[in-house]
Amino acid sequence: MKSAPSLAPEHIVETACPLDCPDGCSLNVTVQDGRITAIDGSTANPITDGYICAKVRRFTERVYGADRLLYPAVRKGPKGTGARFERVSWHDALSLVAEKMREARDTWGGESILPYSYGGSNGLLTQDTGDATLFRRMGTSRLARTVCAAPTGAANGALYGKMPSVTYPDYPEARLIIVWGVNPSASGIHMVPYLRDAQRRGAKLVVIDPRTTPLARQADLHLAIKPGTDLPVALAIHRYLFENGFADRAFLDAHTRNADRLREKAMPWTFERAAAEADVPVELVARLADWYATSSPALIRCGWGQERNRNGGNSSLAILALPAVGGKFGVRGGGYAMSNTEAWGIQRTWIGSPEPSTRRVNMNQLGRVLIEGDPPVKVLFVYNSNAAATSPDQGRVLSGLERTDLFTVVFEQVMTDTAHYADVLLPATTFLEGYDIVRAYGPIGLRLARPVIESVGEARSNAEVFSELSRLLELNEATDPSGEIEEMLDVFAKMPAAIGDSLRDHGAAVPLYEGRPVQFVDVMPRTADHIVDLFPEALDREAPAGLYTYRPDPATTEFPLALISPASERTISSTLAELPRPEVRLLMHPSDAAARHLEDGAAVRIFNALGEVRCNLQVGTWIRPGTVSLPKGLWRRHTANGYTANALVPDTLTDLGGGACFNDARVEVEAVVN
Ligand SMILES: Nc1nc2c(c(=O)[nH]1)N[C@H]1C(S)=C(S)[C@@H](COP(=O)(O)OP(=O)(O)OC[C@H]3O[C@@H](n4cnc5c(=O)[nH]c(N)nc54)[C@H](O)[C@@H]3O)O[C@H]1N2
Ligand SMILES: Nc1nc2c(c(=O)[nH]1)N[C@H]1C(S)=C(S)[C@@H](COP(=O)(O)OP(=O)(O)OC[C@H]3O[C@@H](n4cnc5c(=O)[nH]c(N)nc54)[C@H](O)[C@@H]3O)O[C@H]1N2
Ligand code: SF4
Ligand SMILES: [Mo]
Repeated sequence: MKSAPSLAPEHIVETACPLDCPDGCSLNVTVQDGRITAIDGSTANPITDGYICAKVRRFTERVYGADRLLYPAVRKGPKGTGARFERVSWHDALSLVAEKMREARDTWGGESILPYSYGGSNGLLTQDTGDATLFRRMGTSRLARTVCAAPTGAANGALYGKMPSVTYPDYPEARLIIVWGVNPSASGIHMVPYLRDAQRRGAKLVVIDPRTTPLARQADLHLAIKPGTDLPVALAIHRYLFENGFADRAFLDAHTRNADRLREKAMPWTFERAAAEADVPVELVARLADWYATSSPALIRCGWGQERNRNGGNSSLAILALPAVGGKFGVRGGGYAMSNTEAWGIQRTWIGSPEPSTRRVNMNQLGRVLIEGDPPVKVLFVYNSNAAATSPDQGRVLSGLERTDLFTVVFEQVMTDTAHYADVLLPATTFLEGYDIVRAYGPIGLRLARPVIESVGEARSNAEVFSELSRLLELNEATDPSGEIEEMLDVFAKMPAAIGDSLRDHGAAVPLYEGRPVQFVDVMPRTADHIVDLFPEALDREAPAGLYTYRPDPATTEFPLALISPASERTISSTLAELPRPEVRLLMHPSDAAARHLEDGAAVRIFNALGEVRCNLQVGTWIRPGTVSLPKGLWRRHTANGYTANALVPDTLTDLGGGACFNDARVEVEAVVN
């Protein structure tokens, strides 16, 4: 009998989770003999308080899983699902990438190279550092990073200059909380106990969501509005505030301008009209308006569900304007809560080159630019993103990726849907194998993620790869940091000193405003004059129908159902979608199912003019009639025909910010006849 191998004692490494989730958990990772054996929460971050979500507990299945990319490879044979790859050395892979980039630049100009990344799950070190320096120096096309938060960002930026917003610990101070277009039970679980606490202390909870989310079940009021109709609802509340003496004149005079122009736009939106458009009972809209008018502290938690449609920018603007008109600022627990990504006001001064004035490509129209772009895209460099799974108009994206004259680099951790289209595959480290600076954006926090294990296989960090590529392209300068550690030290040194020093010395930044800013007390709008312009001219010019103007539902008799694709607890965007999960089904209300003679479990096709998705049906009452839902972040393997919700999503843009209209997909559903 063989004796068991002797094991080194296990040890725990403290780090942080950089995934695209508001919470920014601190983690304890257990390591034995160089391998991760467990991932759990740590109490270093008091807000995430020692517990984490189930998906990150399973992150080792990504690190060591069958889909993990272990070495560089070049494609042999056709592009697309099932493509064959052959292992090459890092030197050969990067030399080939450098050669193709050089050739494209010299023949078609730098704009024929398109770097494609979003970096939602990347902290301050693994996106917009050496990558940005390299692509700027190369004069490539620029990318408008609009797949998420562009409309809310445009609204928050114009109104308040993205001032820090209310954080979880202050939620229990509120008497009324409106959870608007956000489902924290999946998308940011650490918020939930604070909402419960608020309810226990007597706060009313309102949820505005087409689905009966777990929080909606526990809410005092649930407005199950039709997707894309938040603007009429918000304007009806504004109208009520203005018309009934609830507009805070003193606040409006002291801190805002153009309230009258907003009022004018709100006037047509009676409760009746708004309720009809949103397809909800009129008395519920009236009750919501009355509660908002008469409660203080009143908090609006503004999410992202309301931004992903043709009215997304104006909806977010009208929602965020409510606390100004209603006079809800200036008290703890009052005001609004939304992304705090920009709370630190950090400028990326470490990017080693100014931005060139090359063409800017909206990432939501990737398929379009790959097919129709002028100059044509000849080299596509995808990193920190899984475009084939996450971008609108999937059919067109895949057609673009199939172009035989397109050279595609995919720098990835695992064999994603996009990776199957690569000419060169480069294996990336995960956050457990490298450094990053994690930004929480629900709470306000910055925390260092550090390597817990050695790189798996031949995986390399973004810092290493972009600095090596820069050297091969002869674009590096003597003062550039080289590799991961040097880059991190450079970033620390170029941050505001108090933040950089604290991160370097303690692995976390000292909390701003003790992590609990009170709006209009501790923090003021970061607009040029610190005033809230309720009718920003620049946005009025940008919005196709003007500010606060509602654009009607795109449904037709042919495609009457609204398809939404919200975040699920299984993945973060499409990250971790490679892990086993229960069968993916389309959620539909019983009345819609009955009208189509469909039963629970039926095989269906969901289709419109753009494409088709095949899967089985789940009939349930936790979605409003007229709306159907598939999870966000699916991979092609999750449906019967290899397409996801994005095959049905138009690549039209939101009214403000050039955002994606994921929830403007209008579809029909029918049984698949075998
Ligand atoms: N587990 C998990 N967590 C995540 C993510 C994930 O994929 N999985 N993604 C992360 C990222 S990238 C982001 S941006 C955030 C997103 O987090 P959330 O803001 O929660 O975003 P969504 O899940 O897109 O939508 C939230 C809710 O809006 C509803 N909704 C859809 N359309 C409308 C509408 O027109 N109006 C209103 N009022 N509601 C609507 C949906 O039914 C859904 O319940 O979550 C982050 N956290
Ligand atoms: N239908 C539908 N689609 C949506 C949405 C929706 O609501 N509905 N929501 C959208 C939203 S909110 C977002 S934010 C986008 C996100 O879409 P994406 O930006 O595509 O995000 P992910 O799917 O998480 O893919 C990120 C990839 O980067 C890789 N990666 C992570 N870290 C590193 C690293 O350090 N180096 C390298 N080289 N690679 C790394 C991961 O392995 C992962 O495959 O999806 C959007 N797509
Ligand atoms: S995804 Fe969110 S909840 Fe899960 S560990 Fe990361 S920060 Fe925490
Ligand atoms: Mo996102």
